[in-house]
Amino acid sequence: MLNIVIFGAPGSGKGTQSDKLIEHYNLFHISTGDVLRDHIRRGTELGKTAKGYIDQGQLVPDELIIDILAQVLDDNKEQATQGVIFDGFPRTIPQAEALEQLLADRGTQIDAVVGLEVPEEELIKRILLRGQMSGRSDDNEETARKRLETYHNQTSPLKAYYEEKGKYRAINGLGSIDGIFDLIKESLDTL
Ligand code: B4P
Repeated sequence: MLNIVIFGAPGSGKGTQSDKLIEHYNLFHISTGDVLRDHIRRGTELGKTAKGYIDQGQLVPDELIIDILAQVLDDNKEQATQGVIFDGFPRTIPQAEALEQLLADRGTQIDAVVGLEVPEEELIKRILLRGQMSGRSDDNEETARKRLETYHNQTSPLKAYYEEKGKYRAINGLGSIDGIFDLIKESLDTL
């Protein structure tokens, strides 16, 4: 069983590489961004609250997202036993601490954190390109710059947090999608 966090700035390729990891390692995928967008599409109360934060380039409050994650884990106990890829979670230190506790309560832990490292101007380029096709309301230049600022202030400290635990694996996220996936596999195959 392999539990992986895929970590990186917005636009670093977390979703893209998650799709390949799921297939290769037969993992269950939890993307908090996808869960929130699903709520927005369905017009739930949670979706309305989340949209306010997402459109401002801010993070949804920790209490809310931690509850959502716990719920997803409980609703998918069976699938989660084969190993999980956490995509877009944790994004703050309190979320990382909560994840550790949630997994410990279930007798498991995070095995590795795959950090996709991509220069800032490339991130903006990718987000704007996706915005032209996806219609995602947060994929415009103003919100993308705010998302990056939020990432630097609240999320990037997690790199040192997981380095200290010996779990962080830096991956160069520039290059072809398959080339990056090969680097990730090489790194995970040493586990
Ligand atoms: P997410 O959905 O996680 O959005 P993201 O950080 O932008 O990552 P995403 O997975 O979409 O992008 P990727 O790097 O794959 O979150 C959206 C919002 O939800 C957050 O801003 C926040 O408000 C909220 N939220 C989610 N989780 C939360 C949490 N835990 N706590 C609080 N709030 C939370 O993007 C890759 C793009 O680049 C794609 O278009 C892809 O085609 C392209 N790409 C990928 N690899 C490439 C390559 N090698 N070369 C060129 N292009 C590439």
